[in-house]
Amino acid sequence: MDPATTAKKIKSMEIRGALELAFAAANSLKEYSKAYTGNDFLCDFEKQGKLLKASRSTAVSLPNTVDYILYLSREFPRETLAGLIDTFIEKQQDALKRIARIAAKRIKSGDTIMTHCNSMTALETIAEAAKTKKINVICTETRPRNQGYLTAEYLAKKKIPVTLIIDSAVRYAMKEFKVDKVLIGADTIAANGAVANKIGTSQIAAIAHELNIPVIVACETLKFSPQTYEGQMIEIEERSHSEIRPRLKGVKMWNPAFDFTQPEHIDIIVTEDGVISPHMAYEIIKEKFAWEMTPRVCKISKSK
Ligand code: RI2
Repeated sequence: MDPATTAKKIKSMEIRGALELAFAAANSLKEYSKAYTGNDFLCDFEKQGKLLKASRSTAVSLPNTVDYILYLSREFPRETLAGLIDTFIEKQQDALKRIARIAAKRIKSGDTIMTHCNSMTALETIAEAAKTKKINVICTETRPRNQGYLTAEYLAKKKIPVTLIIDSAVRYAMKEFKVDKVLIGADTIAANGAVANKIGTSQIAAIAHELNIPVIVACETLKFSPQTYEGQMIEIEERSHSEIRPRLKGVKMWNPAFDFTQPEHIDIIVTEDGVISPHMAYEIIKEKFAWEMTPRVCKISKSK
């Protein structure tokens, strides 16, 4: 699929989920580079990257992927690019499996896990743990787009016991079902360890904190934000009011898709490099995104 179609599908959320955005963007740039017949590849390639990056705003896995591939396109010969993109995709797939293996060790037989939204990384972890342990899952509907239904269906298909609750039942359910752990994915981790994830996550984490229930974030280092290291704020995507409900006369509506969970409400972040405290986010960004921090001369800006 070409980058323009991919960007449209990301915008409409036909393609969604932080890691899926990265895979879709990487594959579309690979296809574009292979099919390219023009005479200013770097300039045209960067335009495709910009298009992809503008399609959704909060999940940093998307701009991180695009920026990394644009970096590769400047640093390496074009004929090697498709192979390098494949290597990047394989690395992310391995990261997902590795996180699942590490995070599954934190789940004990008999545990009841609460999750929110539909995180591939959290679900891989639950599926990995369920191979050898008996676990129950409580998942939220995740209004307004109800991604929790996808989570519930996925778990039911895998024969993992799952109970779907409405978002406002979280506190009651934590007590009633004696939830042992909260396990979520992430869209972006800021340099200070704050986690941007689906709207409602911060409430769940605050309640878990109050009830002494550990909150585990399962996420690839691709979701750490080098931009926040340089002081940039994470932009929270605001979606159409029609997702809440049809217009109500004289009523304003607000529909933010994500919120921030403070690092103090998160016990651990499980990355492919191991378990870290949220306060180590800064170190991860410094180590992993050195290529992003390096000042570079961008030849293509001249030809714009
Ligand atoms: P993966 C989703 O966003 C949720 O916020 C979810 O926690 C995150 O992406 C997980 O991403 P949306 O695209 O763990 O439904 O699947 O708005 O990478």
